[in-house]
Amino acid sequence: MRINEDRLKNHFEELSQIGKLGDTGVCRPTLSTVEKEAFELVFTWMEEAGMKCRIDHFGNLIGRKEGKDPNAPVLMVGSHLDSQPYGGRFDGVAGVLSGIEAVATLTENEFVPDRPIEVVSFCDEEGWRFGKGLFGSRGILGMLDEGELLNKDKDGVTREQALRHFGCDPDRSFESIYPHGSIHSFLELHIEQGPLLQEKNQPVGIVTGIAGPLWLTVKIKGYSGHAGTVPMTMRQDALVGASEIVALFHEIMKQDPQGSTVGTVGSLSVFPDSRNSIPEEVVFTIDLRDIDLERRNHYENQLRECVANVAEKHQLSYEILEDQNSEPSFCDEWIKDAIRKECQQAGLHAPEMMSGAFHDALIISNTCDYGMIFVRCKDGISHNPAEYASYEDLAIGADVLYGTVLKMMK
Ligand code: HGY
Ligand code: MN
Ligand code: MN
Repeated sequence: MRINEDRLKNHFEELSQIGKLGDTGVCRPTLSTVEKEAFELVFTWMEEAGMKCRIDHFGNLIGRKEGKDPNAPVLMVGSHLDSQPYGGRFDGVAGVLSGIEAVATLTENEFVPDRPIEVVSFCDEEGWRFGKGLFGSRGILGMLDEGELLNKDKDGVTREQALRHFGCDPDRSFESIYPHGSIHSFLELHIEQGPLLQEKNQPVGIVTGIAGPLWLTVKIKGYSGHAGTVPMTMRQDALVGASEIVALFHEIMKQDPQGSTVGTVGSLSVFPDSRNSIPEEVVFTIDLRDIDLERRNHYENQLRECVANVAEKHQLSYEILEDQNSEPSFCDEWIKDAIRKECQQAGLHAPEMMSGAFHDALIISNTCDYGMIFVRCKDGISHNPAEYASYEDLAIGADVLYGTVLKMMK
């Protein structure tokens, strides 16, 4: 073990107090005062590790360790510190803290890398606050959608307002863009958020690819009326329609139990939301993912057909908006090989696996080669305060990351 396990453990322990939720969870919304507090703490750890730090105009926290050639394309290691509203203390954090630990170990060993190394906590990886995720990683590659800074959260705050409140200046975001070719390669460590490593009794896995998420917003429109007087056969009840679609969508997604296609309705709102008025409008979200784009498109078409049929059946109108559409991507062989060699040298038999969760690596793969290291998490639980990874496994993962960075330097 080349990294400092105690320091890594202490960092997890201290950081999990910021935005603490119950005994083991966190709620650290993107661009919130809580995330800012986390950034300030992690900023000091990056400096102690020998990095110069900054928060860019997309709300990313970036630590940079100079290399022999300051103009060489950077080796980037990163993940995120924002969490789900009902989240765990390891999702994203594991990748940022292990990146810092790897650089701190390089610095202690007085190793000067050929190229600069950057450790990044990307802004708004999760995407639930403003309806679209992977914001900071899309930002640095110039991949933001027109007008998406005007997306509002549930309190009506726009992403632009939240960025300015965070201390960023969206008008200068062009200064934070990484031109194509300026990132040499990208490496991300993350908890698996699935059960495979526990099943295989292995602390570390090698990611082969990342499923692409399609995020839709479905609006179903009926007509409000008096709950006590409108006959059942004369209602245009948006909630009855939406509920039927949600149930049918679940059946569509269960068609191929062996497949890697998954679908979720995670958020739903009703208007006018009164127990004695017939619902006039229901808005709900669709999260549809697959490692195979063609198969994902096939399921998407079935969903769209289902919405149209149910709307017609209940004399409802509907609208389907596309919020996010990232294609699946596959990790690069030479980086998987570097991780494999590191695992073999550590006496590990690391399974190779696809990631159903998306990560900033999915975006960064648009500009450079990338790899991912998974760390076992208990029962595969994530996006839940019960999320748990052992410090022993996290240290093994961080040590593999450290050795992989050295190999990627060559
Ligand atoms: O939703 C995801 O896959 C990621 O955990 N944000
Ligand atoms: Mn994550
Ligand atoms: Mn997550």
